[in-house]
Amino acid sequence: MDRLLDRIAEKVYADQRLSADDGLTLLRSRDVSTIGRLADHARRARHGNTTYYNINRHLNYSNICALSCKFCSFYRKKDQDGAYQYSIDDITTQARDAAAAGATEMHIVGGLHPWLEFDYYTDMLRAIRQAAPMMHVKAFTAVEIVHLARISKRPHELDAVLQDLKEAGLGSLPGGGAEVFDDRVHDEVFKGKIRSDQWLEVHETAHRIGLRSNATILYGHIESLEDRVAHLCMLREAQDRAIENDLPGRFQTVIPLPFIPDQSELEHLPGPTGLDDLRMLAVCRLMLDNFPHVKAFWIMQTLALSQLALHWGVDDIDGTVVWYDITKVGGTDTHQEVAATDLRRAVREAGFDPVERDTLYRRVQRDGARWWLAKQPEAVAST
Ligand code: V47
Repeated sequence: MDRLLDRIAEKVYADQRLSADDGLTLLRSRDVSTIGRLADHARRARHGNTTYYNINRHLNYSNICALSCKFCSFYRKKDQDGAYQYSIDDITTQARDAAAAGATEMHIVGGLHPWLEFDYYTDMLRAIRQAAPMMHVKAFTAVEIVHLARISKRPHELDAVLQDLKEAGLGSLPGGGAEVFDDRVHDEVFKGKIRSDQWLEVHETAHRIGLRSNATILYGHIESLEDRVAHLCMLREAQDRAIENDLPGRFQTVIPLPFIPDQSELEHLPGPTGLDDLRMLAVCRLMLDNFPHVKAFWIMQTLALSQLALHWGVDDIDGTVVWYDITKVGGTDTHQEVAATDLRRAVREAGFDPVERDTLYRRVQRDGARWWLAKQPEAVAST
């Protein structure tokens, strides 16, 4: 037992906010089992025995990207081998297939495509709404939103750009593109990408117009533990502001993403270990006391570790995914799917109750591919 955790444990059991120093103490501690116990306490206080999952589809519409982030193995340059871009027809077919298979959500992100026009993105959203009216479209990272503002020649009108996307069918923003909110790491690993202030501005603007969003942190590359804590504190402050200002949208979920070195320019780095993953998920739960949900993304953490992580503060294991092109652990296959029955089995075996949710964490009931919203218990409806 790490005695340095005693004071932190007192705070957690008294439901008091942890400081940045507490966050650092937790990240430096080897006592991963105590950290897990504390995170489990905080998780159960909010969600009891419930663990959420969803039936979703990821769609990466193009890997052509104007940026060259060193951690990324997904991007290609125009005319480079393996570069691709889906047509609106391809996307419509995928939406129709996803709806026929009972998916409630499409999670859509891509590179910063140098020549696609703004209409491509609004056409994509409208086409999906027409092909699959019940589908929630969670799409475009803050980095893409800033790019879309530029290509629509409204670089300073994030509000208008997000409104256009919302009117076309955008349901919420995913948490990607945040990486690590630190200028040194930014300049070394993802130079050219937006910095923390713009990432946070996009999410605040989305919250102002009533869109919910998620947040990520990409860890286990060249960042320091201090950088991780600073990132989490910035997210917590942003959510405090959204709550204080009573914005109609909020952050829902934090998704800590372990760096996958394979085939990236940082391939020589080892990436985080399993214990680092567990510690990081737990620290997200403990530090981000104003974020309702902590998600383990099994595509990156693996399903085995995500199952274990349910005891380290995680209450959400994302979904069935099906196709994923951004990271491919141990291979090159974009078909990365887990059946809903396997997600439920993993949750049950860990001692939790699996609950299917939609993107906004409303409970879903289904009969095969047909689904509808269940009557919501009050505590869940308010998350
Ligand atoms: O923005 C890219 C990251 C993100 C690597 O909102 C990498 O529900 C690890 O944001 N190793 C996309 N990570 C994924 C993402 C996400 C995933 C699941 C759910 C949600 C949500 C969001 O993946 C990118 C980038 O930060 N990424 N390359 C890599 N080599």
